[in-house]
Amino acid sequence: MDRESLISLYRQMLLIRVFEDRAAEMYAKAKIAGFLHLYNGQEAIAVGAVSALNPDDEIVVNYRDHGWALARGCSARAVMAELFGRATGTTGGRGGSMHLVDVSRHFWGGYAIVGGHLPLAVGLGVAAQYLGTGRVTLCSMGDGSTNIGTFHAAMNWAKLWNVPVIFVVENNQYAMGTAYEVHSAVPMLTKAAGYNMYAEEVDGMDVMAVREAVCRAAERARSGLGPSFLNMVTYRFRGHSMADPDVQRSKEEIAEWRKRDPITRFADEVLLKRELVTQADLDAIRKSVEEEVEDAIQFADQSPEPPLESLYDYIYMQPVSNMQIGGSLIRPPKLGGRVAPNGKHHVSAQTSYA
Ligand SMILES: Cc1ncc(C[n+]2csc(CCOP(=O)(O)OP(=O)(O)O)c2C)c(N)n1
Ligand SMILES: [Mg+2]
Repeated sequence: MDRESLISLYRQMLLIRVFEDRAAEMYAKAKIAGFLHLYNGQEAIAVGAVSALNPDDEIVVNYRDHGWALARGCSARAVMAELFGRATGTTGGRGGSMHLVDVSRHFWGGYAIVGGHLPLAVGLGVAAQYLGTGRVTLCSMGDGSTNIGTFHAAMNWAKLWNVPVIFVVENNQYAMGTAYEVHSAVPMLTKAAGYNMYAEEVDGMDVMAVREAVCRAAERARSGLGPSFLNMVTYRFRGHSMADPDVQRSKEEIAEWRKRDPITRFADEVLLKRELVTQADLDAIRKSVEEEVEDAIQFADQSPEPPLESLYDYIYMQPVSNMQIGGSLIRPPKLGGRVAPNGKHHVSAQTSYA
């Protein structure tokens, strides 16, 4: 990679870090509602992986999705506005933190149900195979999701049909507060071996190692060798979500992993060591990142909420007429056939109810 591309990896990781640290502040100020799962510590995975893919390769991830959206090129403004629930957000303010989506960037989200997106990733892969697009699908998940039924269904189908999909386990070694050794009956790579799937263990705190592993897996998929399974060992520096007091992990363990911070490590071991940048360059990058995030906050704060009358827009199912809830008759409003923010989807045809 050339100097500019390496600096870009650094800037992206730093953008995610600063963005989320500020998002945590906004959460504390009640500017952001619902859950907020931060990616602190795991930035090298999204940034390294996205850098190894083509812009039209498909990406589908779990709810810890801010880093993925930013690495995929969604603007800090659109992502922050989505966290604020504003109409200018990636999903028009309707998804929030866990449902960042930008189909124009082949970024399919953002799924809150643990393991729920894994069969969807295989479906995207089968579509690419069927249509002959040559696209690869990357599906990231947490270590905890490898215990759920949909994981095994997805792994089986992907291997059986030789689907061009890359399963990336962001193994931060905890599913909420439950440690990996306690929640998984077998070591992670044994799960891939169960499906005779190509697998690698990767240092998830090293952006270059992540990039190289995803490059290898993408090349295998594109040349018809089928799915890969990458166990990326990482750690999240904060609790499971902003609502988690994080009492199950010891302070010593967290401090030990913080020494392997992927951002400072990349700066020290690659950028500074190879004299690609000076400390003054790094300071200037930080300043520009902080300004970008501050601008995103102002933008989000000044953006309108979605109008109340749009409450039923983008609902794919037609409401049942004359529905009884708690003895009251519910009359769904007339649906408006609006186009989604990305311009791609339409709700079902206008329906009127007597
Ligand atoms: C089917 C389902 N069961 C339980 C939950 C509640 N839940 C949310 S996150 C989570 C832990 C998942 O851990 P992991 O897959 O390791 O991802 P991480 O949060 O570490 O990124 C659980 C159990 C859920 N969202 N969906
Ligand atoms: Mg986990």
